Amino acid sequence: MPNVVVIGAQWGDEGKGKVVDLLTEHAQVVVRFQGGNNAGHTLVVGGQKTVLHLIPSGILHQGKTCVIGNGVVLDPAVLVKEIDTLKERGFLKDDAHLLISDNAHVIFPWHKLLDSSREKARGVSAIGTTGRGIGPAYEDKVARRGIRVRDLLNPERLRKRIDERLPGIREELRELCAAASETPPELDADKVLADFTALGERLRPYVGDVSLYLSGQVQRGARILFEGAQGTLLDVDHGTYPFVTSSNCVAGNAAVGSGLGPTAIDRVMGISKAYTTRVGGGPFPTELTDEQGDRLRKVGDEFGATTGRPRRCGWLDGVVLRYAVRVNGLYSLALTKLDVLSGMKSLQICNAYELDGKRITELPGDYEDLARVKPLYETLPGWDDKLAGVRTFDELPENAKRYVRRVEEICGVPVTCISVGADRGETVLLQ
Ligand code: 2SA
Ligand code: GDP
Ligand code: MG
Repeated sequence: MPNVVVIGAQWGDEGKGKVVDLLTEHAQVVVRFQGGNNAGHTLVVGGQKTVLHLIPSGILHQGKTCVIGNGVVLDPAVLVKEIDTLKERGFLKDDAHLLISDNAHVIFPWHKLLDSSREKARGVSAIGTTGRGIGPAYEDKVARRGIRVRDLLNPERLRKRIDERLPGIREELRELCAAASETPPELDADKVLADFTALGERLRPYVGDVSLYLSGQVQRGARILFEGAQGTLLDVDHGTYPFVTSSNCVAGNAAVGSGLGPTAIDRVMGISKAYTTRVGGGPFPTELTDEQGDRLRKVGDEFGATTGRPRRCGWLDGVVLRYAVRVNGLYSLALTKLDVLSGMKSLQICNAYELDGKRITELPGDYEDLARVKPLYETLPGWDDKLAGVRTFDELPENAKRYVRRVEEICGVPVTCISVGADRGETVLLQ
């Protein structure tokens, strides 16, 4: 297997965790390169469920190295808890198998406070963030006033950084709270310093130079898997802005967020559900607000893996997938949750939109236009058979084969993996 980037081709939760866990068998190193603990990546192995928020989804395989790149924003308390839980369960026996970039930016308590206060202030136009402080942490990074993992390892420098940053934070929180007639929260610099110095000490054994490590691995011929978080339509540049997350979720960021040059990347695999979901606000042309949407949510168990929020559900959107093929340079698609469609009499796939009376086949750049489009559907026959036991393409019902082949035609890339259940083994590999 060459070095592969695995990317969400929709609005996140496509099943990236499952696919990355599966592909880790053929890799030596698995790298997260953006996002933070807004992500919830679910792995099910032998019926046992693991939800990861920061540690890459290769961690259930002994002997593989999991890497958190510089592009990630990191909540150290969440990471320490994730490490402890995995160790209690017998994983991550060797500390050398987790590497955290010294340049990753840190999420502080004020980032979470700002995230929730700003969401409240937005009212009906709220983005629907996960409230994990992701946006404010990335803002500090870009504004060149962020605090990085390396700073946690140097209490003197950490004190200086906290003292520099806190007055501005207090002022912004005071304004937000005054507007909402609330009392601003106390932020005790000494406590934050003590807590984050202690967390830094817990993480110290794992912290290092990720770029240097990865380039050494490439030279040695190791196979590297890059694990995207969120999805293409949540990308801050290429998604449905402003209803997006605050990082670049597309494949190009795998290089930036890990410190490896783009020539180290061989292929990009997109992950798509056999239908579409979105959590949070923003346009979603194929959304089903009727009982069919409720059915997808119930059968697909569509609830946020981090916040537990119900996900909005709808038909597969071929316009979105073609866009994901383009902006990520997708080589192939993994189609997940095909089993969830079993029992639906007929299925719809959107292959174009109507905007102001005109048929369009490309995603409109303006989110307000996207909110106005009418999806143009083609109808395909459904199937009744349950798919969980299917392991080869030939075993699929004829109508399920037809559905997969039509997805390939619409997107222009092959489907190389079909997922028919949450468990690692419930998978059909086509190539
Ligand atoms: P944020 O918190 O600033 O990144 O939120 C901005 C938007 O990005 C969306 N977002 C997500 N969408 C799908 N899944 C995500 N992870 C969790 C999951 C979500 C959950 O795996 O289920 O548990 O609610 C994720 N993370 C961020 C978010 O909904 C906003 O639209
Ligand atoms: P990620 O963020 O892309 O890793 O996806 P999530 O873990 O947030 O959400 C995907 C959900 O679908 C999880 O609950 C998975 O266990 C589940 N899942 C993944 N693949 C399949 C599948 O093929 N069938 C079913 N029924 N569930 C799946
Ligand atoms: Mg998820």
